[in-house]
Order: sequence, then structure tokens, then C-alpha cells
Amino acid sequence: MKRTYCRISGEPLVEVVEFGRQPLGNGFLEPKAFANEYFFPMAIGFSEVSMMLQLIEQPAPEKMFHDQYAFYSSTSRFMAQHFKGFAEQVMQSKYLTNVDPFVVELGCNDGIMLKNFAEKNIRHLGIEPSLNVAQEANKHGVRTISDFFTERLAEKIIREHGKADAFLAANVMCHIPDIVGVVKGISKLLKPTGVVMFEDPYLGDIITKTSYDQIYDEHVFLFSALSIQYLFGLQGMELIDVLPQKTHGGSMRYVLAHRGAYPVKESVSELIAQEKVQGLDRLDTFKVFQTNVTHSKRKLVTLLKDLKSQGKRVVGYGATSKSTTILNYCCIGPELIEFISDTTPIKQGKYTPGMHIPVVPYEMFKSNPPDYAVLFAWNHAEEIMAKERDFMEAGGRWIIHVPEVKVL
Ligand code: DWN
Ligand code: SAH
Repeated sequence: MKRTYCRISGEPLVEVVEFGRQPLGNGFLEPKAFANEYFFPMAIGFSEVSMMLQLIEQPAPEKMFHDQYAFYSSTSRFMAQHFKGFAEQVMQSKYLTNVDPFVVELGCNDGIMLKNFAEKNIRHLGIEPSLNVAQEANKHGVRTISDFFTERLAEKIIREHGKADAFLAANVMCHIPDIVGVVKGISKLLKPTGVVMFEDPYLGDIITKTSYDQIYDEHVFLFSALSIQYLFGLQGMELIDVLPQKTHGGSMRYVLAHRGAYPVKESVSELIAQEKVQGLDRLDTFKVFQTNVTHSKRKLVTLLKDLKSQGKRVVGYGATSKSTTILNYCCIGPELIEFISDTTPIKQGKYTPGMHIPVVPYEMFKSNPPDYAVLFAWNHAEEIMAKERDFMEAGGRWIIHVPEVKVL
């Protein structure tokens, strides 16, 4: 069913960009599944009331998060370091000063962040619906239950463990369509002095960098401080700090608490003012974004076709969920990209969703280096470039599409 109302305000949504038929971002598949592959019409809409940019339609959560979820957080060493830093920031904060603090993390995946609390014997609980990655977390001593977080689950956690001092999430809150229910659950679960800290790709960066590949089935929302303030404000909570992050191409860490529990840092009003200047509260901004997206598509397709006509070999690096949007929106298949290399075992030997480009082990990239590699994992550029010096020294070139399509 096509949703035309904002999931937060209930007001009508205005469609701003349409991406056509899209498969599941992480729906890597075998040839026998091609015939019955799932697709949905992907478009984003905006409400000037909630200021929340959101998917108009989204597949059911169980279709995306299950016992074969293809994304394992610990595939990036840089991200492991990042989450260690996040955990340390929480541990050293005033929010965790009582005798027996309790930390809850939503979407803890393979335990990349919570393991830092487990190592310090801090009472913790991960909520992770994708069973395969939840099991991986448990294997590493991270106490995890495999379920979707809801208001009811929050009540169950309170009964079994008591209320939380810190409620954490990274790259998860923007995945949950019933975000209003989640925020109600959070406000119940949190102690009066408790704190919520979560981060997600930041809308301001997505607009500035035309990183439209952050839009795919799992990312039902694209957050700004404006929309987060509106959303949590409905449940008596307030934004008390914002901390920009470099991860995932530009993210924002939001710090929230029950209204009046802590002073609000100046960073909040500064960011809100900046967002108004950028126009994150206005429909017009997304019309310009739409033009930039179309331009980016045209440039990438032209470049790949030119290289093909020159007889160059082009492959992809990192079978990201983000690449699913690019490949399907730009209609780029195995005729333009020979294969995509990825270090994740569950993706290897399968084909990319929709366009069916083979996903191969990383070793194939090393043993059979191409002339050009499209860096689909552009958000990990620093980490990847550092480890692929040989490729560049041998004359290999990177193609990157953010903030604009170019050959490096
Ligand atoms: O929000 C989400 C983020 C956190 O992770 C999820 N919805 C799904 C996923 O998105 P993604 O797939 O776009 O994430 P990444 O982190 O950009 O994926 C990187 C991919 O590249 C992984 O499949 C691992 C792979 N990789 C690699 O082959 N070599 C990564 C690195 C760093 C490498 O050196
Ligand atoms: N926090 C990790 C994983 C992000 S991927 C990181 O930043 O790397 C998004 C994760 O959210 C997936 O592991 C998915 O299973 C989980 N998720 C999706 N819906 C959820 C929900 N309703 N409650 C808790 N976790 C959810």
C-alpha cells in the first residue's frame, strides 16, 4: 500500500525523488532466486510539519532483517575503532556514574560496540532482530536478544532488567518505520536521569554530497536535528547535544534526555540554525537534490560506457547496500561492471540485487586487478585506500561518485 502520510506527523507527504523499481538493498541472491526476486517502487517524500524525509513505501521489516542478514558490522576495522570511541565516550560520561549501570543497544549487529561494555563487565543488553548477526554477538560474550525493538519489548526489558542509564544505537533508528512506537518505548525504558545517544547518516551531508545511495529499502528515514527534535519532542524528550561524525560519509550523533533533565548545549541551536539556512525544513531543497541526483546518474553512466568502449576492465569494490540503489537506478549491470569484490563470506558467490553482478571474494580483486574500480564503499575510502596502495601503484584508478562522479 502506498503511504502518502508522514509516519510522524500524520500530515500528507509530498513526493520529492523517485528511484523506480528497487530490490532489497542487502538481497544478494543465487541465480535460482532471480525469477522470484522481490522489488518495490522506491520514492522519498517530505513533510514540512515533521521535517522528516522518508521512504514513501518500505518492504516489511521481516523481509529485510532475518537469519541471513548480509551486513556484518565488524568487516571494517575503522568502524571497530569508531565504536570503541563511542563506547568510551559513554563510559566516561556523567550518565554512567552509578554503581551498577545498565546499557541497552538497539541493532547491535555482531556486537561491534557492545563488546566494549562486555569487556568491562558493564551490564548491557543488545536487541538485534537479524538472528545470524545476533548469534555472532552472543558468541563474543555480548548479551543479545534477537527481536525487533518495540514499546512492548521495552516494557519486558524493564520487568526483567530494570530501567536503562544509556540507550544507544548506531545506523539503526533510521531503519525503523514505527519510530514513534520506538521513541515511546525509549522514554519508558530510560531512567529519569538516563540518556539516549544514537547516530545515523546525516541529511545535511546527503544533500551537500548528493549521496543518494544512502536511500534504500532499509533507510526509511533520513534524519536532521530538526526532524529528531520534532520526533522526540512528541514524547516529552529533548535534544541536548549533537556531535558530527565522519563515518558513513557524514553522520550525526544525537544526545537526548527527558525534558529538563540536563541543560541543552549550544551546539543544538547552532545546528538547527545551520539546517534552516541549508533549507532542511523546506520542500524546495529536495527539488534541487532531485536535479543533482539525475545529473550524478548521467555522469556515472556516461563514464562507465566510455571506459567500456575503450576496452577497459571495470569492477566494483564493496558490495554495499548503497550500491544497490546506484546500480538499479542507473541500470548498471555485468556488461559495465565485471564483478564486485567483498570481504563478507555470506555475500560471496552470490549476485547483486536486481542487476545481478557477481559478488566475488576479495582475493579475486588482488589476483586479477582491473583498470578501474568503482568504490561503492566510498564511506570507507580512508581505510581502503590505505590498504590498496599496490593497486594504485600498478596504475589502477578509482572511480568515486561522492560528492561528484570522478576518476581519482
Ligand atoms: O545502515 C547500514 C550500514 C551501517 O551498513 C545498514 N543498513 C547496512 C550497511 O550498509 P552498507 O552495506 O552500505 O555498509 P558499508 O559499511 O558501506 O559496507 C561495506 C561493504 O564493503 C561490506 O560488505 C564490507 C565490504 N568491505 C570490503 O570488501 N573491504 C569493507 C571494507 C572496509 C573493506 O576493506
Ligand atoms: N549498529 C550496527 C548495525 C547497523 S545495520 C552498525 O552501525 O554497524 C542495522 C541493524 O539494525 C541490523 O543489524 C538490523 O538487524 C537492525 N534492526 C533493524 N530493525 C530493528 C529494530 N526494530 N530493532 C532493533 N534492531 C533493528
